[in-house]
Amino acid sequence: MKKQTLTVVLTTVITTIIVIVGFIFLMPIIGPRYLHPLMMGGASSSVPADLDTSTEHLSDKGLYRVSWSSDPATPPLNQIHTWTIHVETADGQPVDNAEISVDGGMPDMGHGLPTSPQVTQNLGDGDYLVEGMKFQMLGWWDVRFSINANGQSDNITFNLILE
Ligand SMILES: [Cu+2]
Repeated sequence: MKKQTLTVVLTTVITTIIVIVGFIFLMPIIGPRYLHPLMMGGASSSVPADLDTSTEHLSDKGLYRVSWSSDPATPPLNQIHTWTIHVETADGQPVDNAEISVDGGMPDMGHGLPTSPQVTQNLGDGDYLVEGMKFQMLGWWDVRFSINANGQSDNITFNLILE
């Protein structure tokens, strides 16, 4: 009788541990896909209907025309990857000597990027390599670049929906 009780207790404890450990390991996989939309009360509840998700447009003050591309072409979920951004003047001359900083986040959740991406290489012809990009949740992200060249600075914001 005593031995049976011990077996029951041990089985319960071990099962509980397995469930908790399994949960901890599965959260990073399940969380972004299922919990984030639930937290947001629906997949795209607070995304503006007229959100500009173009990958090329003018910076805030109209100084630069900027575009981005990702490698892989569709930004992946939960993987560190690289972007290349292309910077031109408004009239189409590649900007080769820009200082660029990167920021971003999820506007409807009020949190930033999980990493601190950096421009690590000037690829020439107005192209710059951005390393350390990562999106850990599905949904609406913005990625902001601050561009400083020839004593003139301007900002640009790109929106993307990760799905
Ligand atoms: Cu989020």
